[in-house]
Amino acid sequence: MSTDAPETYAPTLTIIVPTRNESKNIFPLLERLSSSLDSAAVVLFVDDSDDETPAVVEEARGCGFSRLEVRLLHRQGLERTGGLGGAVLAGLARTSTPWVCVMDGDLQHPPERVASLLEAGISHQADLVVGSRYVAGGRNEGLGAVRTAVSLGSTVLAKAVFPRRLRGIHDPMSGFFLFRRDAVTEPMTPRGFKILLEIAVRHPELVKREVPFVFVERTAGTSKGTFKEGLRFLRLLADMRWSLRRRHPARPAPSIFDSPAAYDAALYEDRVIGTDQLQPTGPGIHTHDETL
Ligand SMILES: Nc1nc2c(ncn2[C@@H]2O[C@H](COP(=O)(O)OP(=O)(O)O)[C@@H](O)[C@H]2O)c(=O)[nH]1
Ligand SMILES: [Mg+2]
Repeated sequence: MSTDAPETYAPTLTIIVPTRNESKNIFPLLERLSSSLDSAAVVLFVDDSDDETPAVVEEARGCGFSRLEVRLLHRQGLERTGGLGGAVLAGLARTSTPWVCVMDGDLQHPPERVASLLEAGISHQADLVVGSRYVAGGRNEGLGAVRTAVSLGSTVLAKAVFPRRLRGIHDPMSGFFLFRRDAVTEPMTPRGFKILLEIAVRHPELVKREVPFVFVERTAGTSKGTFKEGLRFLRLLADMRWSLRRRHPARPAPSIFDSPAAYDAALYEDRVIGTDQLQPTGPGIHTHDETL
């Protein structure tokens, strides 16, 4: 057998990178991923750009970055459903590796931390590894004062609404995370920027870990975060809260579970109160219009 044949590795990881007008960030991102990962990975750009980003990705595909298989899903016009969230789900539908990482394409998520997320997932047998700005070693340096306040407020609000489901996640607003492909099974609604929040709320059973990272400032391109995204987040929270109640109609008396948070907590204390009391029994409970 010839020893000159190039070594081939089946990738264990797909990195989904949603992009909208990030042409200047593509090459630096791939260079940094290529030099920091020590196993093969697919990098899947799900692109909704109107600038030259897709052409730059095509150019990068021909450059042969070590250990990386670069792919592009470019969405046009009406295909661009759900913005960033829709892009991530469109990418997820095209993955087949055991691990999937989601990261921004603007270098605010340090590419070098992807290896740490994967390592944490494998070594701790976790289902979901969150890149967190709010644990020791992590920092949020990349948002201005107003957006930092909004981000922290959103975090507190989300954890107040879903205390049990978000237990162990200090940064549910993070856009940088990794999960076991097979562990994410629930249908999701492609809406807005908060995919991690939706995954965590819909899958309370996941084994979770956090890895600190420093969210840095953008150096090229512009943010697409808007006030409208803030409103979408509030709508997402309300919809998830509401559908959780619909899905569990046998809700105990308000005197015991007198707040949604208390109910959420009780629901997942199945070792204490027994899930048989709380499992859905009605028809149509697992249909796709349910959001939880
Ligand atoms: N495919 C796709 N990517 C998006 C969209 N909106 C933002 N992104 C990408 O999502 C990532 C995060 O967006 P960004 O504007 O940096 O948000 P910020 O970090 O909250 O300011 C970046 O890689 C963007 O290019 C969208 O509508 N579609
Ligand atoms: Mg950004």
